[in-house]
Amino acid sequence: MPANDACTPRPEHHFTFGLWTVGNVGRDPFGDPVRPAISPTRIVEKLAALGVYGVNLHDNDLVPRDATTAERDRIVSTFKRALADHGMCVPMATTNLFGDPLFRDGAFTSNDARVRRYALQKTMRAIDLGVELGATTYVFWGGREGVETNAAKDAQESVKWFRDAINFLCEYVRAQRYDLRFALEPKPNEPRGDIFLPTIGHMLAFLYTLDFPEMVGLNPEVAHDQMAGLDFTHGVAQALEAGKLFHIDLNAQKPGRFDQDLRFGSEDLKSAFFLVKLLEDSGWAGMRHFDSHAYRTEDEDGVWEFAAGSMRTYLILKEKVARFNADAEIQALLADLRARGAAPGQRVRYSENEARAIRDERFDLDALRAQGYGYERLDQLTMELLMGVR
Ligand code: DIG
Ligand code: MN
Ligand code: MN
Repeated sequence: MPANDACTPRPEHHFTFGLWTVGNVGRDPFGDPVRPAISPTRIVEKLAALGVYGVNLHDNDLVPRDATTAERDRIVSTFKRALADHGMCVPMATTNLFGDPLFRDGAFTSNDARVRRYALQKTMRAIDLGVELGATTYVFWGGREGVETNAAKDAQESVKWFRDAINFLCEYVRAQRYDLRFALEPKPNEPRGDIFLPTIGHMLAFLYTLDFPEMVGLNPEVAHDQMAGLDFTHGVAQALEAGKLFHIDLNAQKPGRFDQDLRFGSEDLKSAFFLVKLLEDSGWAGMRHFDSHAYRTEDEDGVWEFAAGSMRTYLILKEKVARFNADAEIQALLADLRARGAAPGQRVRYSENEARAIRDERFDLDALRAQGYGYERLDQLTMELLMGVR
């Protein structure tokens, strides 16, 4: 791997990995773990050496469910030392509300009120841990919030239970005076047959029904939108435009399959390019978090190749974005579209004069019907740039 070229990751690129990503031991529904666990301190050391900015974690990625308070404090202080030794931070934390069999009917939306209350207890403790480690974003992925049969659960009540939980936890964060924002992560299914609030659109609509919507945004994930057959960049653009892109999970996915959490850019390169273009052209300064893992075939060397490849692909695509923005022929085609009205900021606002002007405007409708837009040439040039011949 050439060192110090434009595609060598550095902390200022804001790349992050969850402990559970590079720590994935390769278990799957049909097979046992294939790799030994990598300790959180070794993960911090190895990621720092790769130019990573920070690590994220679920509570139980670091502190086992059955740890005593003394064990918890010892584990946390060892981890903090590793972070300090290697100049790494913890931008995001979250709760594992999906591993314990206790959550098999859901956490915040379990039919059992005792489970819903335990989920709040576990999350308050996990929020305390995240804040102690310096996290300013807290993710909620409702992996078990759903059903296999609609006979089991009232879908309206489930939304209310989920809202109660997020409202309760927003109040907790405010009462504790924590500097923390919540990021909701949608997914359409898996591990539940269907998961509530399955897409960016569902989550955006939901968050505005909360008591403190200003505290809550989104953590969209590439694979989760692609599982739903959606254009991920469109969803991210809508969240960004609404000021609600608080975090993002980057990975790759083949259409029509289970959540593969593949290395970023390793599948649909064109959609990865337009996602990087959106994030870079908009100047979004958030964490570029890779929620993905190495193939089950890999040993530990393969895990670090996965991590390095994730970031290198992002930076190569970032270079391609710069080439796209500097490509004279591409920009000439875009300039023509901007001249017709595609330029940012060309909007219509109601006024009596404007309504009268539009009412009286004369259009050459035949010309409008006949005009071409040049998108075939524009997309061909884009593809040639991605294929490395421009
Ligand atoms: C899965 O995509 C989920 C969990 O890994 C975690 O809760 C969240 C944070 O990235 N993503
Ligand atoms: Mn996923
Ligand atoms: Mn995720």
